[in-house]
Amino acid sequence: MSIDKILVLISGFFGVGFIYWFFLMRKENIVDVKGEVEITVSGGYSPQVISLSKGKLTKISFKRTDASSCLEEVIIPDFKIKKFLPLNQIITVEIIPQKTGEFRYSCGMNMYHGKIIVRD
Ligand SMILES: [Cu+2]
Repeated sequence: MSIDKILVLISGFFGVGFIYWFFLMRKENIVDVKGEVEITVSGGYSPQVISLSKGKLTKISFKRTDASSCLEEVIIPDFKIKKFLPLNQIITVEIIPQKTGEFRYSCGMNMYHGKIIVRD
């Protein structure tokens, strides 16, 4: 086997390793929410992953500081929430999660994503 073939093999191996790490092993930073949380909407959602307690009223405030129209709407399908987020204003939604699990939220075009984890 020639040296360039070996190099291609090695870089391919690392490439696969990187993709594996990126999609499967990258640790999510989960923010535990007690009662209320503010999510900054700018080039995505921060915090992106929040965890809530089942049956507890939680106020989620979205503050959009990103002028891009992509993020001007937030949708949480499982909670039937669809809100327009005016720039630099805080929009609060209240949810009382009734079942445990993982629920996704996203921008109106489904390009940016976040996750709500409901625990007992
Ligand atoms: Cu979008």
